[in-house]
Amino acid sequence: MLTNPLTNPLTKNIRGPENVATDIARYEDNGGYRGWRKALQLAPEEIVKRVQDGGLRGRGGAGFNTGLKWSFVPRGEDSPSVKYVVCNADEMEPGTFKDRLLMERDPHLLIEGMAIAAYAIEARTAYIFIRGEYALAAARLELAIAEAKEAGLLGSNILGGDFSLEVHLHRSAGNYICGEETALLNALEGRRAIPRAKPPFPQVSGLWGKPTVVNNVETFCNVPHLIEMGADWYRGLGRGEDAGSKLFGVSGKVKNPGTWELPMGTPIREIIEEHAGGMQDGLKLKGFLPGGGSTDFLGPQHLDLPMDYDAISKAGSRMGTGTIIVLDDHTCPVGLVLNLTQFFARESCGWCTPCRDGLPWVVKILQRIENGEGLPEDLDLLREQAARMGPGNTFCALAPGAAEPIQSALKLFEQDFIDHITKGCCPYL
Ligand code: L3W
Repeated sequence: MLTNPLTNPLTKNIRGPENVATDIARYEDNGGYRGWRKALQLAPEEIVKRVQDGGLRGRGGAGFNTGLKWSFVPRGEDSPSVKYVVCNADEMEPGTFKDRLLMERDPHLLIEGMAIAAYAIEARTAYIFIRGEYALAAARLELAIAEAKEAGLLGSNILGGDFSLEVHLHRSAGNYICGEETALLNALEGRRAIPRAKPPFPQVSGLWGKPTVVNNVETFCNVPHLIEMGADWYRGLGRGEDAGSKLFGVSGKVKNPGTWELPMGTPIREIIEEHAGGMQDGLKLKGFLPGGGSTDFLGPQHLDLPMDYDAISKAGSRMGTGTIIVLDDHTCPVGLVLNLTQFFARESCGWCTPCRDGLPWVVKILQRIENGEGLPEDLDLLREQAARMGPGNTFCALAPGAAEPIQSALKLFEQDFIDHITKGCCPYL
């Protein structure tokens, strides 16, 4: 892993596979909490402006401008006195393993980013909603919260000033839908984790109806160095249109699967061939999902695209979480899509019909195609069902996201689906 603090601010404390920067002394020795100390000297509005000018976009999958999101939180005498900051640490997107690295190996970075966000929107309570299985990350975050409080960097009258902030860790009871921001808020309130209608967006009416900023782990982790080094410096970290650096990952049959901090705009080919070591011997890249399981497949013709939100959107997919799932020419695309759809069907909260009933139906169709029992008309049925799960037909992005690999696989790998049906078996077995 490259770890130059000037080009790799997210991973500068975690050099090498064994290194863990959990103790506050080491974190501060490496420049930790400088962003927080600087933020406390600035007006809250100035922080929001810097984050917006820096061009930081949400790293959870949607890429919404972070400073713009914070600017929607009401301010002034007439605004609610209670506001919240919530960290979405419910990392469960298939193929995505970037936030765990940050939380396990450098937990103070997340706490520092959340503290700056809380000060910026004038919130005095913050929650980290963490995936239940992330026990090690939870333990390290608990310790880091206690250390920061002990050092006067959290708690009452931080560093002797007027600002106070309590950070609480909440372990999820489990379910992918809890990562959808409004379902997450319901879960935090102790309700059933189903998405809420938007608008109102959480920035106006979120946790217990109060203004709430929800951001992903990696998004918060970008904030301390953006504030310390400034918006221009932050923008300059990117190689293309988008600002900053990003944790990109690769899984699948490559030689060296993993996660690396690289500039935004790094070409996909460079990530797969240089950092992930290229395909395993004897295998060719057939396609890839650029940003987790709920994105559209792209093909070898897209390898020279930069990992930038708009560039990937223009090519017909989404950068999502930036963690690439590679499909090789010896792995069955129908089987891969079936596996993903089984996951999304199991994780549906059951609130909307296209998701609750559509996804299990699609699983049945994919299963019979994979078993060699599919019918020629199944392909149109799949297309029809996937379209019904599309945007606008559901409360949240789960079903539309699940439809993306199905629809794109039907376009890019249609012959594989046809071969299953005509040969009466999976040709990859
Ligand atoms: C105010 C508006 N705020 C949007 C805010 C909104 C939210 C953020 C993004 O799904 C994607 C999804 C998954 N006024 C606003 C506004 N906002 N319009 O911006 O909102 P949105 O609706 O674009 O997306 P979302 O519902 O938050 C996130 C995809 O990410 N995904 C899944 C990732 C899963 C993980 C994980 O497991 N950790 O990251 C991967 O691609 O499919 O499309 O805050 O409030 N007009």
